[in-house]
Amino acid sequence: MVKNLSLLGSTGSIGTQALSVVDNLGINVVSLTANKNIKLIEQQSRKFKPELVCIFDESLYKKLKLNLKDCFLRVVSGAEGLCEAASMGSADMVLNSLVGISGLLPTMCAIESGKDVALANKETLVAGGELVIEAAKKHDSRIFPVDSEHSAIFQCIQGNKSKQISKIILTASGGPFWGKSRKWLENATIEDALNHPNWKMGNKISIDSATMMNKGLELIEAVWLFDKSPNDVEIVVHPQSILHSAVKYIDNSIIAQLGFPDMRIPIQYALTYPDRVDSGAESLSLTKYSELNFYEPDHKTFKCINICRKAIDKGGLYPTIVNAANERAVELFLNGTIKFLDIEKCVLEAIKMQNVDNIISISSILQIDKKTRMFVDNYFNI
Ligand code: MN3
Repeated sequence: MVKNLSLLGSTGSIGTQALSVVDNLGINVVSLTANKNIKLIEQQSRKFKPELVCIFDESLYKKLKLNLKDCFLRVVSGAEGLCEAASMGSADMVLNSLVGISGLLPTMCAIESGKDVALANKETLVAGGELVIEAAKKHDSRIFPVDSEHSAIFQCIQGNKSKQISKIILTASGGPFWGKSRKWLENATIEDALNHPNWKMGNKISIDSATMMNKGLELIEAVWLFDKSPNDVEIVVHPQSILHSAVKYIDNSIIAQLGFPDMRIPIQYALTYPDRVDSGAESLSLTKYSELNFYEPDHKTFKCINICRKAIDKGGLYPTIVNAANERAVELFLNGTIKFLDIEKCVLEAIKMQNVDNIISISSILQIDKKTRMFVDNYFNI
């Protein structure tokens, strides 16, 4: 089990749940980071007594430092501060629960300092999968999935041989709009989209779940985590979110992981692997769920899964473009600038961009990310 943990993004949905897991397991927290929420990170710092606290928003640095002046800890800020938190000498694992491509550099810092990474930040693998996986191999750093589906797959492959896997079966809840028509989606509101039936999550992932982009990003995440081709990953809609994903083997045996939808289980498994301990999650009664349903995705109504499939098939920086266009479009949807279906529309346009450099490096990834965000703003005349 992990002894000393650096927790990136401690005030978000995964971060706060991770702290309840950490508290339950008695793991020592060596660093905490937040984007803007200085009130919550101050409370967390007083309770968990880390050595280092990072506030990403530099304008809040002085205030946080002042508020914590009676505590024995160091306060840092910005992207450099995040990397410092990710590479602390005293940490044996880094849990990255940042949102978006902002998680990429800290993940690389953690890997390059030889830390194991518990990864809840899927955009890191979508935008920079090849780099991240190569660096992890080179620095002997292990990546443990925290995303519930990928944790399920990880649990289903234990004790089996990767080359005997015939399919990864990635389940999707279908999101809040499963069963709706294109016509209905045109006028979907922010409130509708944030209202997920099974999981309470942060805003960005809730919108991704409504567009089904989340499942497309998770397809790419699975390709990198489990070293499989996109064709080996099948997506199945399962509205109850009880079966969290499955793996089919060459003998046609399917091994699945089931449980009550509770993020504490995948978070904890990444921290206690290969052990299992009491999680506090509700015990699942199979007779209570006497019916579990599975459907093919509706690709006519929700186009984002196939956009992601196309991007990972094209390879190179195309997944980075999809991720960037989507991140920017979700921001614009959440601030009321664009409509729900505009998200998918602009991502589709963005992958038509020409002259995409296929040399994959941190700088080419960050460059195309920026260029794509500008493309999206131009597309909507912002
Ligand atoms: Mn997921």
